[in-house]
Amino acid sequence: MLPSKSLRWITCFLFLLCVVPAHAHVGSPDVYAEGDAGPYKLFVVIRPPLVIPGVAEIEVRSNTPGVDGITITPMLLTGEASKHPPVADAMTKPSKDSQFFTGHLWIMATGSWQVRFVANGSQGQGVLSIPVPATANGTRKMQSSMGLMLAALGIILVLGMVGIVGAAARDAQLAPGQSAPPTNRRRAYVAMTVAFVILVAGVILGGKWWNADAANYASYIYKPLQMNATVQPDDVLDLKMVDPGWVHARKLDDFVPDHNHIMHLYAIRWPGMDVVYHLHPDQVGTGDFHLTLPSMTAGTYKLYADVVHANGFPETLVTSITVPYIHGRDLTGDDAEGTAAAVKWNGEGTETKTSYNLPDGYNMIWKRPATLTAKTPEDFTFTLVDAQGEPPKDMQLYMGMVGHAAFVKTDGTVFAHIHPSGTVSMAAMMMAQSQNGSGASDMKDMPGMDMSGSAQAIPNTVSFPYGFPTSGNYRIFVQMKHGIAVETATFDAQVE
Ligand SMILES: [Cu+2]
Repeated sequence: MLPSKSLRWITCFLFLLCVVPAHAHVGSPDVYAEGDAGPYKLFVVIRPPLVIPGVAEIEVRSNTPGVDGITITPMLLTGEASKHPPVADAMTKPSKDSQFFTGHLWIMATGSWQVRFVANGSQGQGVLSIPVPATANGTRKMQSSMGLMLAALGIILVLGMVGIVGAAARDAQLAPGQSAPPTNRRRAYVAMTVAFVILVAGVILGGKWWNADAANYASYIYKPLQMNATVQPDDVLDLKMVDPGWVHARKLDDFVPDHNHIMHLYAIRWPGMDVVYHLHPDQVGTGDFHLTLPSMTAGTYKLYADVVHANGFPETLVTSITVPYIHGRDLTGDDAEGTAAAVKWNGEGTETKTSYNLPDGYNMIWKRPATLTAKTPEDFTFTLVDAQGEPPKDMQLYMGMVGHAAFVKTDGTVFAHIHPSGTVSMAAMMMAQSQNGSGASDMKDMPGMDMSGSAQAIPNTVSFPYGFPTSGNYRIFVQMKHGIAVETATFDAQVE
């Protein structure tokens, strides 16, 4: 028997061969979020583990001074288990910075999780819960050098064992210095042959066990919902979901509204990324959505559809569709459209612009940092001003929030729909806060949310906590509303 410690190491090693990331959003697995733990405003980064079970890395910066300590607890977002949190872990301060905390937590199973942060400090205690969807997302191939080394070690082990058995059969009963008689030699050959056959059988059975275990793990690897798009008569876009088979718990009829809509659909003309629509198809059946298309310029559009399951697990479905010029309906309600120059990375163009000229003379201004680095948490801050450079007097909330943003990599590998509270789906965020006992379960209690209840005017500046997942070129679509106009500005970013 192996001691339990080495067993644990071997188990860890087996799991290390399998990698995670991504779920909601596309190619952007890390969670960036901003929220209030009582009196303290926290900027939270959660990097989900590369494997399940695995360790999530967590960073918190308090923007309010006076926090002495923060504890973290992982729990499921919904269901009975969410009511019985395990013992909390204390975060540590890795640097002299007294308001920066780090920690890590084991995430034991695939699913819709949350991390509960409890902050203690000079202003008392506050609680903030941040949802984390955790999925295993693939299997990492063993490096061939590692495979060769393990194979060589395995062969040495088998031959060594055969040698030991042979020596034992031949020499065990001899006095020191005495040479083995022929009967002993024969017995040794028989014993070695038997040992070899048994060991080879063991290796073959072990391989079968390994494959069965790998197949079992593969069934947990996240397989995103798929979507087929067709345009039907009268310019009706039909989106049909297809479940490629994943965990049994996934359903196609349990979607919950996320900031007013069951589905948020971004249609981006590709590859120029010069036309974008933010639309809201209606659910007409199980896994079936319809949308009467607005007028659209001809072209191929990448479609990114965000939905949230009843347990708070978000998914982004991706497909594309090619349409001729469509003379469709006018944009109404929460629908919005934006146009920009096509992406062009030749040292000119929009890639370093800090101000975007909107069609009605308004401007969106980005407080652009000098450099942008992948995996670095950042507040992306945008301000809307009128033609005179003044704050608009008729600022409105757009779907309950000061702004919405989509970060899209120009090679199509990253799509993230972000809000002032961060990358987390609003529906999941509200589920998490409703269990805190803090009462902050309404959108109006979250950053950049509905403030219509208070006398405070709607600000003309919005910030989105986010970090680019990888280096490369990105286009950012930012939307804010004034009067009845939804303004869609476009910025480009080169990320190191
Ligand atoms: Cu949004």
